Amino acid sequence: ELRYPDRLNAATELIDTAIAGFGADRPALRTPGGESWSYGELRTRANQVAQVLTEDLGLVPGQRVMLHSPNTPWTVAAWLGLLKAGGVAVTTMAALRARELTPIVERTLPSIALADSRCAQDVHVVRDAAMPSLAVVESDDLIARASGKSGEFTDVRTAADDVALLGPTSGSTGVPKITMHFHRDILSIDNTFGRHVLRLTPDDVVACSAPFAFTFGLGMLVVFPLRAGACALLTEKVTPAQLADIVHQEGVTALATAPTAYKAILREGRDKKLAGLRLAVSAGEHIPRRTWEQFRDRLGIRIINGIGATELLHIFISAAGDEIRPGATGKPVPGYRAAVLGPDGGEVGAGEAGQLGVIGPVGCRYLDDERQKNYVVDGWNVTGDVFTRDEDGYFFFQARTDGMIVSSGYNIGGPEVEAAVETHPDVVEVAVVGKPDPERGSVVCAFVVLRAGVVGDGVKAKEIQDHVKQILAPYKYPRVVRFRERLPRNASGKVQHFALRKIITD
Ligand code: 3SK
Repeated sequence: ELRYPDRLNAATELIDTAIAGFGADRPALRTPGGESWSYGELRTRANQVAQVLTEDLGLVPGQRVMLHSPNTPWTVAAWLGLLKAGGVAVTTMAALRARELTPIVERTLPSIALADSRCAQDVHVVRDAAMPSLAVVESDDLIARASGKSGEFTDVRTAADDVALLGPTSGSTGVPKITMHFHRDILSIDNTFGRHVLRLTPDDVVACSAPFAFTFGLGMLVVFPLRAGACALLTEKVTPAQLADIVHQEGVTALATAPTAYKAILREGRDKKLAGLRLAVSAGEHIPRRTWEQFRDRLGIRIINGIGATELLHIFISAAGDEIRPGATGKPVPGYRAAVLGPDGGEVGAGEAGQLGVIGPVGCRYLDDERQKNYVVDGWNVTGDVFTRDEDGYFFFQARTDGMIVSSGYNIGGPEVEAAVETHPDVVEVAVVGKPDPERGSVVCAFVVLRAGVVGDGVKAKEIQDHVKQILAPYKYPRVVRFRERLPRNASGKVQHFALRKIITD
């Protein structure tokens, strides 16, 4: 069992413990652009951000600070700095547009938003329309203000059970759920997956394609490297080919990304660029056995597969090294219990499929959301995945059950995309389903009924796709658009998504 002191500030633990253990001069953060921050510099800048927040912006402990930024060194400093000041981080992906940020802001009520200057426009739009009291500070301004501060800060002695992080996750209905995580939860993910499965060393250079706002990225690029005294290589949006080049050029030893990127790297013959890797992690969706085996055969590396959830902060079933069984996700990470549950909520036998239930040091706590009761049932966190377990206790992924479309590791709620497509002036109605895809797992497919007289051709499809990219994060746009005279409906008039899924799969 993991025990934490009553008073615990995750940022103090992450940065001060690293400096005490590994020294202030070790590299903490690097970028492919040549930027390099030592552990000491990271602490100074985090302290400067804490000073800006408290002295200039009046932050008091418990207030929420929204971060809207790609993965940059200053975003790491901002995340640590706001925790040091006793604030609560609300992390949002840089790709999210005003339409998607608005419900997050309305639910989490941040006092301050720290936004990268390149994507701050959407935050200003949300502030003007929905939250006039929100103080928006762009990164150019934050950096200028921070450089005028001393870098000395006495961290707030938060409680281990104080909320540190509000992590939005897209709901299958399009209404985001806000997960709450304590200071101790942030350390827990290292005391479980980090310490027992990942096992970084101070010599590791870690790259991960996931944004910090996806907790997979936060763990891989901030929590685990800082706990291990390792260095994180921060990249912004990159293609799989660029990622492979960066791994090669920057001497990356540990790579974490989604199966789509591994598949593309193998398909494009870029795997030679990964020869310097010591370990590779795959999460976000299940990695097909063929991809896993190809990677092992070409590089001699057994990819660490894992399943995590924003609700549980990070990975709870996984395996490393000789413990890995090809095709399986793995076993419960030490600290976690997992079970395959039948319709009555009881555990089913080996080989039988059922809902995955998980119990461990981090559990689901939604901010004021009645969907909490669907996720936590009889103490089990029910993740929405169907699994089987074998006699040896290995868990095997079968399917998702909650209607989420998982594409390249991103969770996309069909109704949110439907609502966006419907705002196109030529669209009468639309239904969105996931179409199985060998590269991306699934792709978003929209069945669209157009206004009478409008021609449904490639040009119209592209116009609809561009329209969606204007109002939602571009990764959500329907890669496949099919035009229909009408949508299939049941007797009570409900659109039959299952029938559309069948059409697109057959
Ligand atoms: O999707 C996952 O498997 C995952 C992994 C780590 C952290 C968070 C998530 C959602």
